[in-house]
Amino acid sequence: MLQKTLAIIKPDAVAAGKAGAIIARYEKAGFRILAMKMVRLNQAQAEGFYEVHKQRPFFGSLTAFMTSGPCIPMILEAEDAIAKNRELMGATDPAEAAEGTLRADFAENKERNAVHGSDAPETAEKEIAFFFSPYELLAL
Ligand code: FUP
Repeated sequence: MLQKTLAIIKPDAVAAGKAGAIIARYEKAGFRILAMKMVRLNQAQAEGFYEVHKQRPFFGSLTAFMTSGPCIPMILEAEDAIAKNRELMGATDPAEAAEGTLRADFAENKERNAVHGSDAPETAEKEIAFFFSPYELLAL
């Protein structure tokens, strides 16, 4: 089933100049980039995006990291895009990520882990709407 997912190149990877290499990897893996922009989240926005992790001990540190510089959200489309992107990303902790995955190749550690990818159809829909307005989706 042709599906959309929300990916983010996180501030660590953007600051390290790895955005272009990561975008190339999405394209090489067969994703179509439907929308993309560079934004810098403020504290309230980062807290909103990661609301499910509000009670976790790493929440403050994670939201500080996500506001530390620009990130690049994008909408990726492919057959089974959500699962396909999770596979391309690798495990949350790069030490546990399979060889050849984005996190194995680009992440610094479990928090500064280079990329985000939606984990289910409901979160993909919610996360796409978080970053992209209906106006921006008209071109899809
Ligand atoms: P993932 O779906 O792989 O991005 O992982 P999670 O949804 O479990 O976590 C979301 C983000 O929280 C991770 F990308 C990084 C951060 N995190 C930590 O900083 N420490 C942890 O122990 C777990 C997650």
